Amino acid sequence: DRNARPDAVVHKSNLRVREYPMEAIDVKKTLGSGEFGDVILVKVNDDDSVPFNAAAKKVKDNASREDVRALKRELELMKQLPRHDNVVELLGSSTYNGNPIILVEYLSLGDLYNYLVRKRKNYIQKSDMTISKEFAKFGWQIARGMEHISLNKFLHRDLAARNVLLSANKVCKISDFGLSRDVGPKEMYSTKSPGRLPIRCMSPEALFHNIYTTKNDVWAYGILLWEILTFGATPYPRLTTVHDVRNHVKSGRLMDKPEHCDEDIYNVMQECWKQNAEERPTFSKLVSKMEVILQRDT
Ligand code: ACK
Repeated sequence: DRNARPDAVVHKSNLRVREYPMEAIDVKKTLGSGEFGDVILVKVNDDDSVPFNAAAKKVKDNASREDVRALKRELELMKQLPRHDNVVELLGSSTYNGNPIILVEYLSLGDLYNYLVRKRKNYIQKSDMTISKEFAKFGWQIARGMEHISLNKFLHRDLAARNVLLSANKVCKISDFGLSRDVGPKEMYSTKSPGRLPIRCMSPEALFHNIYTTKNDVWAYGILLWEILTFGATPYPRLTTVHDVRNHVKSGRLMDKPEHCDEDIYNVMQECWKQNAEERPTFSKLVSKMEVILQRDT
């Protein structure tokens, strides 16, 4: 259900992304509401362009200045990243009461986490082969999006099934750059305040030394594969506290192979979870590994 969009919005460089006046934006319905912001389905009706649907991301009404800053930063980062099929596309921006609004493409199947949970029953009735094929394809698409992000010297820092969106034709697109940083030539980002970080997706060096490189995203990619193969289970399902998760990761123990997961995909997860970050594959390597698995099944 790709929506017709005017040429003006199909930009080569996102840096020229358009700012729409609020009058041009019709609210259709709320798509979701998180701790820090809301996502709303809107129709953009601008005089110069064919109307198009978009998902509008805004801060909550009671947002702190910190939340506003984070969303502004997310917009600036999205502008700098060239477009890619497996990354959610920036369509424009707007401003409401001085707060930024990010307009991105509307992806009708919503996020991958909710999709997996919704489809859990159907999946279990299908043959294991069907399961592994669809899942390997998701894994391949996500690896491609992350390859693009990492080659452009960005970190995601919050890669998880809830931050991947699915188009109507089931193409995975990486979303939510709220925590990403342009790492620049040093390719490393260090912080003293982990803040809102997703403990269950974090590598040992991020958890214990606040060190973020693309290899932390690779670790999270392994966790994301695990989420997919468990139809959206919570990583480290038996561990209930942050303390327990930290200790588990510290001890060097990994997660077991999910029931519906084949050896090849589990091998990929294990490579992403090497203690030594340098030994983890690059996203380019992960793309080819997933490609081999996809071809094996055809
Ligand atoms: O599974 P969902 O419907 O898909 O629930 C979440 C919710 O908003 C909070 O993130 C949905 N959502 C976020 N961005 C988009 C988008 N670009 N297109 C469609 N739905 C979206 C997401």
